[in-house]
Amino acid sequence: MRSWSAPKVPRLPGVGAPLRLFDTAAGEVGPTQPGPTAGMYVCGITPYDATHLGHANTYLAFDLVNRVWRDAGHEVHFTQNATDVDDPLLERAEQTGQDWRELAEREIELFRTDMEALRILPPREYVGVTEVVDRVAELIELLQDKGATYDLDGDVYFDVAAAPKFGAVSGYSEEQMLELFGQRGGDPERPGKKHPLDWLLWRAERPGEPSWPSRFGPGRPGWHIECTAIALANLGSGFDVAGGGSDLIFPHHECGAHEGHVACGEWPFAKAYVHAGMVALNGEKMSKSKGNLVFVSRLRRETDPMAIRLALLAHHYRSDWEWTADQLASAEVRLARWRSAVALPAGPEAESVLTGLRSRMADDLDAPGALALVDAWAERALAAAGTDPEAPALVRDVVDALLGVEL
Ligand code: 5CA
Ligand code: ZN
Repeated sequence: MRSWSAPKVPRLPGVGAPLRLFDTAAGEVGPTQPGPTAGMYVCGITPYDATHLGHANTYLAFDLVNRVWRDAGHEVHFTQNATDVDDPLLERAEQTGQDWRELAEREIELFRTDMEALRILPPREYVGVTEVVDRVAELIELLQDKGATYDLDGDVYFDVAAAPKFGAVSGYSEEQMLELFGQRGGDPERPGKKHPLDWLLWRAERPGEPSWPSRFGPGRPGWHIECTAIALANLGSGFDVAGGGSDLIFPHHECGAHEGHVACGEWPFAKAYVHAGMVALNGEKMSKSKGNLVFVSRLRRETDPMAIRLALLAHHYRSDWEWTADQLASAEVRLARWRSAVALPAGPEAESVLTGLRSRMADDLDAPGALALVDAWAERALAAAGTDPEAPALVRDVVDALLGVEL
């Protein structure tokens, strides 16, 4: 599918620091060690209600990864999917009497516009699952050839017993896994499964549901295998970062990692599993199923998208937090102060802003720490404490390149 258009990223003097990130599988912050080209797969939306602030927060986190890598001299190969056929999308289309394809297309288009407005760097490949069903089916065939699957009334399951490292991504106990599996699209109680955690790879056609032909008969892909297939096809096994919100740790990224492992015989499938925290509204995770959503497209009608970006950047990407309207008001004040400061004919020296932001962002994306450094510089600048005519332009470029905020 079409991706969205890229914002310009200014080149900064010198080279940025190597990025360290919290890897869920390792349970700690460690160095990312990409080659000349860093590979990143970020799970995309299920397009039936786009784009809420939780989505925006997650995609912003990985946009920061992208920017810090680029500043450190890497090319970034970034791939993203759109889950454009899945139960919740089909259910929503049915409830509202829409064609599921039209619903998906419309929400994906809105998502593109929102991402562009927020200055999120676009993926090199933006892939709808419906575009690659054949490829997904081929990967399931490969898993079948390796003896990792079984048939249940025409549906194909991954046999968790074939995944020797199961649990290595999430580190969760079997009890936690069982609970989350049921809550997040799994079917632990389906009779006839070999193990409650076995997951669906191919869902045989049900009356009234879309289907594609395959060696397993007509049907459609299960959820986890779609991302594994799209990541493998574009990035290969062993890419640098697999990302999404923390609600994807289990089962989605756990299952995907083992599909990749069994299919390719290589571990790990992704070198790091990186997760953004959850954004809540009124005490509950913002989610399409609960309907407690604040849409980026609505906020954009009221405010500058750069203020939305700044409001999100005020939280560390890994923390869970709750959205309140006053955060947008504070971000608007901050944006106005920064813009006034970089519009001055001179300012205090800004080399320390460049090195300070590089160091904060390379340290597991400490955006709040980065904002504090720019605040301090802007305060000095607005107090007329500087004489360097180059400083305002440098700060403008640093804030643009590393934080993605256009001043
Ligand atoms: N299509 C799948 C991934 S393959 C999916 O989870 N789609 S989604 O539309 O539900 O979510 C898209 C991305 O936004 C995921 O990375 C998810 O983890 C993240 N996300 C969803 N809700 C929130 C939230 N409240 N806060 C932060 N991130 C969220
Ligand atoms: Zn995914």
